[in-house]
Amino acid sequence: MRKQVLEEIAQAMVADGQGILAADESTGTIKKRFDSINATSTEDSRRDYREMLFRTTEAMQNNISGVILYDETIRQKAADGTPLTEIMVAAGALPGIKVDAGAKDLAGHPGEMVTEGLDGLRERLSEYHQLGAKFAKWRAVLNITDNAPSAACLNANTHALARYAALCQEAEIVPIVEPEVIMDGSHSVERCYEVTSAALTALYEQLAMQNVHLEGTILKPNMIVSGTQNAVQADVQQVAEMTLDCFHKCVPQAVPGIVFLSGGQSDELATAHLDAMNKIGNLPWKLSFSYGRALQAAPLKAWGGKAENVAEAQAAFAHRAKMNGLAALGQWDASLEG
Ligand code: 5MM
Repeated sequence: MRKQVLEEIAQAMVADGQGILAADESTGTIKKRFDSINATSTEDSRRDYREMLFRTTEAMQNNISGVILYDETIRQKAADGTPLTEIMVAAGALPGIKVDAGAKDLAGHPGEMVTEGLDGLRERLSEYHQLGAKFAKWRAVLNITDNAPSAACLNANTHALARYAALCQEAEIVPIVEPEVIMDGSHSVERCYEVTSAALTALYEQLAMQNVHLEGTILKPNMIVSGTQNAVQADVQQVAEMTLDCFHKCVPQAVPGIVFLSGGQSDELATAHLDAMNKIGNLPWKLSFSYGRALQAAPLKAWGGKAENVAEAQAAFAHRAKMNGLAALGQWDASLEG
């Protein structure tokens, strides 16, 4: 493991005013997204959609430091035969790859999940490195109920995240570690704080145990928000303050960057939360974004699966990328949304 290589990649991923585009929807998830706009999901239509995003030069050059790809996409070529990874690299964005095999039912714990994918991971990472991947992503799914997540669920998921992270670093790939506490539920914002804090504490214990070099990692967490079905919703300032309070207590200062997932928040709320945290400032780590839905919902809708809408969709993507780039600097304002 060359620590300096990992550190340089991690720093580049959270360069000022830049963040990550999460475009690693598995085939089932992208089909659901395409169904919502009445578009058919085929290898070519998925390629066309993603090529359109990666060719949005303004966004890719200015606000997107890297893109998380799905296995199909890292191997795909654009309509003109250029590898999609070449297009993003030319625009200054690093290719990344989702390497987990998805969340499966955790035996003995009904309703809880454990993310799989460690078998054969060393070999897969070596191939992805050759295909140009500079970073990887593994997502653990943690549902909140009165009794969940259990200690067993936290333990199994954070252990897997740490084993994955160590294997990534061995392959000179920066691991994004993503312990996602799911927003769905009627729980309070305080309960989200409690669970997120337990997950992050367990995660950093496991990363230390597996000798993971924290300066060569990136954390991709949820924000501390109220459960979506709770009648009482924490406002933007409360979310920002509680998230930072939790992270100051649980995330070591050696971590270079935290890139949030949007988790089902609306586009603008995800931007407002990130901006509010950066406005509070005085942070030991960079705070940016790694949004999937909150970056793609607008361009997906504008595109509608039709080639004649590409320019409009690219403008929608460039706008969201720019808004989030400003939020990563604490320079966003609602009036800029137009
Ligand atoms: C883009 O969605 C990612 C892949 O999901 P599936 O494996 O279920 O298809 C997802 O992991 C994503 O990278 C993060 O959760 C962030 O996405 P959001 O939409 O929550 O910002």
